[in-house]
Amino acid sequence: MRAPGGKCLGLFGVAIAAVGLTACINFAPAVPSQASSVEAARSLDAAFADVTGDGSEDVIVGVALPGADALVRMARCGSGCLERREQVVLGGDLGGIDTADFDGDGVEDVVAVTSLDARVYFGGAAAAGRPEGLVADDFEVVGVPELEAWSRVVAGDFDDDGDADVGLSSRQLYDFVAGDGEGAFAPLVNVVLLPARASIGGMVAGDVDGDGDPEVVLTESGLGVSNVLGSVVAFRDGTSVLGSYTEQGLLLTGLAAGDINGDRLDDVAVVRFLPDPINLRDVRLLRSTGSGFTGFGEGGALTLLPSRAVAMELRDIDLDGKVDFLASDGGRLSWWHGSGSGGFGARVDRAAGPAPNSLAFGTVGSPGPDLVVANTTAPFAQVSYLTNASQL
Ligand SMILES: [Ca+2]
Ligand SMILES: [Ca+2]
Ligand SMILES: [Ca+2]
Ligand SMILES: [Ca+2]
Repeated sequence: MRAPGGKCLGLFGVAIAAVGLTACINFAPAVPSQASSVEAARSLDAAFADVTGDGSEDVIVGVALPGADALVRMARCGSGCLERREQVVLGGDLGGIDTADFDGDGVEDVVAVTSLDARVYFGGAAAAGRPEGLVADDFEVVGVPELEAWSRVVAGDFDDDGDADVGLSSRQLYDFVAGDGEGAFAPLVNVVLLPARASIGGMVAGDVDGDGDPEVVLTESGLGVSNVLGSVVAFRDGTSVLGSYTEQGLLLTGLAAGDINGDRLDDVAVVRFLPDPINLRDVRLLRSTGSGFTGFGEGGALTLLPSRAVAMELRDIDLDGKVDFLASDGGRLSWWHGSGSGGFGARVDRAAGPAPNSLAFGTVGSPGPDLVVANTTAPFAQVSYLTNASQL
């Protein structure tokens, strides 16, 4: 419901004439589906991708199984329901997944990091001798870790040659692998090797210098000379430091990137924390200057959100042209409507099943992006689908 002046006053379909209530974001109630027929299976990660080339996005779920982990493709079967279509066994313990078209055939592919290696499973339409989607024997090894297994992966054309590349990180390492656009990969380049007292906490893709190709952005945390400290570092072309931001006295972990203030430079949200007994956890918003990071507001005053995020996203959910913030604190999904200048509205909570994590977004039917979360503690590798119901 829109009041004169275009401000949204309705919430959850109920007209609430509260002054200043401007949240236009909404999702339909979460619809759970099971990615596995095995009760002990747990969902680890999720992504939307058109791996069949039919023009519509399916949901790829990374599933932990007794024995060997797997990728499961699920297709929509109605308003929010998902049904299993295929399962590809990975042979190792899954760290994470991301998607891109690595062989230039116009069909999205899935890169998966396991305890053994990083592999791209190629998507495809049904053809003679090959079913549609992902198949177990149609993959390419992106790289094999040399010192310690990777746990995170991010895909994108980081070196701006038109071909999708891969960033890989572990506790101590960040490695970059350039794709050739035809499904093969260059030897990996070790970009970061941290000392044992430091570790990488998160990795994301974002165009923080606004040149049209994404940077790899990661967090490094550990012991400094006399204190703990955490840094956000952005790598141009996947390999050279573009800019960084360091905070003393706190550790930094997961990240999200998005253009919060509409200047075509992707900004960053980063989780700050201190472990027990202090047990602090919140989110710092960093404004990209194109060559580094500062804050929003008067004089660059830094902006904080009181969210104990374990997963988060900066994305325009209600299509008002302003990036919004969504987060799971591990038990609850919440969102904050963005003002477009670094400020965010009041928190709105929505049930999204047990232990929602790995927020995945796809534009599949409703005008705004739909959301899938992995319900990481639920049996049968449950995922929950939230159809976008924002007042667009
Ligand atoms: Ca492809
Ligand atoms: Ca590239
Ligand atoms: Ca860039
Ligand atoms: Ca918005």
